[in-house]
Amino acid sequence: MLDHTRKPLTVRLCGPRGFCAGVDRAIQIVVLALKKHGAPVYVRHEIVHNRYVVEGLQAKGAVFIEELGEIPHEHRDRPVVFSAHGVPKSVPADAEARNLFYLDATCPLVSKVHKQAMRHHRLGRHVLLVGHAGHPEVIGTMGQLPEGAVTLVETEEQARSFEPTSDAPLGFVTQTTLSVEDTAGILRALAERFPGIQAPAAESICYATTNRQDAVKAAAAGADLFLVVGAPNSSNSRRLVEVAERAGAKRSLLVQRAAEIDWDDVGDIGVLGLSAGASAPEIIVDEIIAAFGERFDVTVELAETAIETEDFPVMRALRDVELTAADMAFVNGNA
Ligand code: 2E4
Ligand code: SF4
Repeated sequence: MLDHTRKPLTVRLCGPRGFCAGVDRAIQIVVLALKKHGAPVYVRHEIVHNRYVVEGLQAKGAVFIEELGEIPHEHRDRPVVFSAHGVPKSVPADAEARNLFYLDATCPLVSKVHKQAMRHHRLGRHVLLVGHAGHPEVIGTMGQLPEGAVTLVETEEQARSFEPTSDAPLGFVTQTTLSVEDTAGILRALAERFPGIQAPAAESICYATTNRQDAVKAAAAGADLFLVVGAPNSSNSRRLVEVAERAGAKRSLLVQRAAEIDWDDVGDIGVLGLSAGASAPEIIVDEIIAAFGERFDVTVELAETAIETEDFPVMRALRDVELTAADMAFVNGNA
């Protein structure tokens, strides 16, 4: 029976949302490595920027570190996985120097950007990287090339004030998780000043970022509140919050778990927009819809702007390892 004392709420649920192919692959690599080699498996940096995923993997025997030097001497024979965000060239070099066995879970689309940056450099171009300072993907991409070969451009103002220090031609690449709109502005500013600037062969903002932003744009107009499931250190999730506000949501917030929601602050709403960053498991989306269902008479409407079929296989060395149904549910974000 419907509870007519509860106010009706339309939840506009974005599709695509949540895990992308690169995240799925990275989590699979850790789970498969644990199956094949037993615990502990070290992981350098959060495999993806999500606490629920990290804690789930810790419970299975993964140990998260920031630098390879944190691996205790007696565990030097244990595998170490590099996170989906990619690593500077110095990291695999350091792993080899320490005789460590490493598995690289860098998303293939991040590796592609690394190759594009290396190609610019090989062709004698100075590389401009559009991205956010301090983010691990930016550190990894800059670290593909020697010191001084890459200049980071974070804003349109920086694009306008950048002064080349040589007459080398210019080439650009971008972080994979940027705002499509902001990046277009930065690239326009660069192209106006440097008409000869060379673009990468293919777009470096990835398909998952673009699709999630498109779906948020379609769902945001007129939403009283827009929630994005994701972590504060998740670049792609934070971009979705910005996109929702720009596309007409009255306000937009990042949320990690249903327990965090301040219900007094939510107040009396009629339309909720809901999406999830590429590192946020679907089980938390379900949890949040259920929490709204306890307080409102919820109708879910799907705002679907694309169907994704991308699937990135894990490295050959792990393909023979079998996963149980429970493992698969975790890898897919459903448990
Ligand atoms: C690697 C590349 O980069 P971001 O902070 O958005 O990472 P997150 O772990 O939240 O999402 C997965 C991912 C990983 C995205 N791009
Ligand atoms: Fe790869 Fe894009 Fe997913 Fe990042 S958001 S892991 S680049 S598919």
